[in-house]
Amino acid sequence: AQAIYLKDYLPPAFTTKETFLDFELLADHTLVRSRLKVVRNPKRQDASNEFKLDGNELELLEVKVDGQALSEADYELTATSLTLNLDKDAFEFECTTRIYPDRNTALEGLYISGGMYCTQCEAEGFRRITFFQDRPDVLSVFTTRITADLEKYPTALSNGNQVSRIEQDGKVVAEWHDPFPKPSYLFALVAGDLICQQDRFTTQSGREVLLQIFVEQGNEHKCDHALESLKRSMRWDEEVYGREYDLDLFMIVAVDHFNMGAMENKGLNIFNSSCVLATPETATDEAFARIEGIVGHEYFHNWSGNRVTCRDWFQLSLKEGFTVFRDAEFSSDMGSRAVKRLEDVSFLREHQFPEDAGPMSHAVRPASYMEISNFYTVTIYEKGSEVVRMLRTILGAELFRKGSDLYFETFDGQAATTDDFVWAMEQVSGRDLAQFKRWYSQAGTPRLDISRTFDVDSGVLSLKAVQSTPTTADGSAKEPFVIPVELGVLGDNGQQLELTADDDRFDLQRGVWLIDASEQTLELKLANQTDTTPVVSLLRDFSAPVLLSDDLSDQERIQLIASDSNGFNRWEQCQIIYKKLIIQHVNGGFDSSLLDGLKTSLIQLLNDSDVEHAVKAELLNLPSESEFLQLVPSINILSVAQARKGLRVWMAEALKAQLEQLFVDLNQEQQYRFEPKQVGIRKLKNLALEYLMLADLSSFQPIALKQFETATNMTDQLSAFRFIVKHADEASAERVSDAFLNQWRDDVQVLEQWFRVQVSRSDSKTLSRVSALLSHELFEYQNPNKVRAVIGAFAMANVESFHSADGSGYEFLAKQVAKLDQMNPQIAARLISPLVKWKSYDQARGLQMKVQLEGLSKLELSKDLYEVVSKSLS
Ligand code: HT7
Ligand code: ZN
Repeated sequence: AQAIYLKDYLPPAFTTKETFLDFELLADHTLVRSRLKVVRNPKRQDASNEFKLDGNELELLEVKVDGQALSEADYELTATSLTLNLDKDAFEFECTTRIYPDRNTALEGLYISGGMYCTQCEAEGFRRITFFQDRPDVLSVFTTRITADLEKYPTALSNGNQVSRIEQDGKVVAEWHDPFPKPSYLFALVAGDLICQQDRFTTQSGREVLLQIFVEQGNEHKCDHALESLKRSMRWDEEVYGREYDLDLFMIVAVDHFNMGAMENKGLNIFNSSCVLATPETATDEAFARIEGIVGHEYFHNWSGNRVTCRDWFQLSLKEGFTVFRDAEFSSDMGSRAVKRLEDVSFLREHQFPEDAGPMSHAVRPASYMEISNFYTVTIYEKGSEVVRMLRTILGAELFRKGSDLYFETFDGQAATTDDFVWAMEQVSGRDLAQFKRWYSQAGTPRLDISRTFDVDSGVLSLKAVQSTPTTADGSAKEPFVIPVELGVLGDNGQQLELTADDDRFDLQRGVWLIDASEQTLELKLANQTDTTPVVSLLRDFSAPVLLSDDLSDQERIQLIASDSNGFNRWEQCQIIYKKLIIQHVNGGFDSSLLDGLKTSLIQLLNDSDVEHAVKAELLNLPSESEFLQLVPSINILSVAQARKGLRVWMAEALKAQLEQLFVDLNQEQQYRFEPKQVGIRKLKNLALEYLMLADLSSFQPIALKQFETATNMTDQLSAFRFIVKHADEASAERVSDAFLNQWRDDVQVLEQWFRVQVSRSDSKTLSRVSALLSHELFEYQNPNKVRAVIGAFAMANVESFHSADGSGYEFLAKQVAKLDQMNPQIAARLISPLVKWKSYDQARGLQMKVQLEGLSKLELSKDLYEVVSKSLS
C-alpha cells in the first residue's frame, strides 16, 4: 500500500460542475448511469489534459464523451481508476456501472441494511457507486433519479428537494435536486419502506423548514428526542454563530448497519440507529446526551463541512475539529457546562493522549496517510476541537465569532484548508498566528512544567514554565507550541488575589498566559502583602491539551478542591490525588495521611449544596487505567486495575454514611425528563448505589435488584443491571441477564447494551462467555454495533480479562480482527487499536501483544488493517 502526502497536493486538471445520476435498484444488482458536465479547472496551472476518475469494485458497462461511445482503447482502466486524455475545455462524460449492494459488507458506497438501501460516501465510498472525481475539492450540483420496486421501496430519498415522484407499473421513480454544489462524499441515497415523523422549524429570517426523521416500522415512537434536539441545534446555530439552514427540507434516516455514528450528507443525514432512537424506557441519560450531541454535530456540519468543505482529506480536522468544538459548546449550553468539559477532558486523556504517544500518532493536519478511513481519529476530532478552543481562548469570544463569520463568508461554496481558518482568525484579531499553527502540523502531547518562586519582600510571584514535547512516531524534532494557560492566584481561603503584571504575553483581565518559548517566566505582583507563597490554579478549564506538572503540595491541592472558583480545577485536583494514590498502591500502599485529607475534602464536597449533583458524581469517578500508561512507562496495567479497585473500595467505605444518605434522598420516583438536574440526580444516585455495593454487597445487592425490577427508565434499570452483573455472585448475575434479555430481546438498541454488560464481568469464565456470545442467535458479525458491543467492549472496557497474564485476550482479539477484515476493513482496523500501543505496556504483555500483531502481518490484509498493523510494528 502506498502513502499519500499532503506536499503532493495538486488540483485536478478538470472539474465536474453538474452531476446527473440515475439509479435503477434491481433485485440482485443496481445499475448506475451518470452524466457529468466537466470543464477545465481554473485552479490548475499547467496544461494537463488528464481527466482521472476514481472507481472501486465497479463493473463498467459503457463510457461516452459528448454522446460518443468510447472503446477500451480510448481510456485507461485500472482497479481503482478510469483515465481519459481530452484536449477539450468542456465536455459531457457519461458512464454506466453495475454494482452489487447486497454483497457490500464493508458498508461503504451503496449497501443494504435491514432490507433498506443506504449509502456511506465519506471519505471514499462514492467511487464504489460510479466512476467519479471522488475528491472533496470537486464540487458539483447533483440531480438524482431513483427507480425502485414500489412495494418494497416506497421511500426513495436523495439530497436536496424532491422535484418529482411517479408511481407506475409497480415502480417508484423519484427525482431529487440539490442546488448547493457539493463534493461526492456528501452524496446520499436511501430506499426502503420507512415511516416518517415530522415537524417544522421557522428560521430566523422566517423561512419554514420541514424536518423529517425516517425509521423502520415500529420505531416511530422513538424519534421525539432527536427531533427536539434538531430544533434546538438549528436555533443554537442561529443564535451563537448566526448560521441559518439553507434548504426547505432536512431529513434524517436511521439505519442499523453503520460504521460510525452518523453522516452529514447535505439535507439527508444518515444516522446509526443507536444515535437517533430513544425513549426514556429504552435509552439511558448518556444515550439521550449522545443523541443530542450527534444530531447537533451533523446539523452544524451544514456550515462547517458542507457550505465550507475541505480541500483534501489532510484538512479533515477543518470540518471535524471545528464541528466537535461547536457541538461541545452546544451540549454545554443545553446541559451542565462543567460536566461536559470534564467528560471531554477525560475522554481526551484516555484516548487521544495515548494515540499521540503511540505508533499511529499524527498531527491534527497529518502529513501523510495510506487509508483515509484510519484518520477519523481522536486526534483529528477531539484534539482538533481543543485547537479551535485554544484559538477562542487566545482571541476571546467576541473576536472568535468575528473570525468565524469571516471564515464562513469568505469560503462559502469552496473547499478550504486549516490555514484558511487560521487566516480568518488572524484577520479579525491582527495577531500573527504562524507559531500557533504548529498545533496543526506537529503531533505529540506537550509536557508543561510550571514552578513558583515567591519573593515576600517585593510581593512578586514568579511562574517559570518549561515546555517540551517527546518525539512521536514520525521521529521529527518538536518546536515550542503556543500554550494558553488560564490561571488564577488564590489566597488562603480561595479568594482570587489582586495582582498586576507587565508582560505582553499575559492578559491580566482574562488571566490568560501565552507560553510560546521552551522556557518562559511570568512575574505577577500581588496587590496586598502575604507571607506565604500563594496557591496558583493553573490550566483552568483545561485551556490547552498538555500534560501539566506543577509544584503544588498535597495540602495545597486539598485547599483547591475545597475552594477554587474554577469547578474544572476542583475536579482536576481530585484526579491528581487519585492518580498519586493509585501509583502509590502499585508501588506498595496508600499514604494514609493523604487518604485522611482526601476523605475530609470529599465529605465536604458531598455536603456542599452549591455543587451540582452531576459534578459530585464526577468528583468521585476515578481516572481510567489507560491514563496511567502515560504517567508511568511500562506500568503493569493489572496492578493499576487492582489499585484502582482498592481505592474505590476505600472511598466506598470512607464515604458510606454520606452515600447512603444521598441514595435515600435522591431515590425519589419522578416523571422522566432529560434535563440537567434530573440527569445529575440519577447519575449521583446510581454512583452511590455502586459504591454502596462495593462497601456492603449483601445489604445493597437486594436494593439494586429491586431497582432493576421496578425501574421505569433505562438509566436506572441498566445501572442496576450493570452493577449486579459486575459485582454480584455468578448465579444472580445470570438470573438478571436472562431477565433483561427476555424483557428486551426485540429492541435492537437495548440489546446492544445487553451485549455490552455481558462482557463486562471479569472472572475465570469471561473469555468463554464472550466467545459464546459470538454464536448467540441475536449476534451478527455484519452489524458493527454488535461487534463493538461484544468484541470492542471486551477489549476496551474489561481491563482485567482482556489483559489477563496468559495473553488469551490478545489472541482472541487478533483472531476476531482477522475474520472481520474479510467483511469490513474499517471496523477491523479500529478494533485492533488496543493492541497497537503494545510498547506502553510491561514487557511481558507488550511481547504477547506484538506476537499477535506479527501473526496478523503475515496474512493478506486490507489496506486499512495493513496500515495500522505495519505502523505498530515499525
Ligand atoms: N463526517 C462523518 C464521518 C463518517 C465516516 C467516515 C468514514 C467512514 C464512515 C463514516 N461515517 C461517518 C461523521 C461525522 O464526523 O460527522
Ligand atoms: Zn463530523
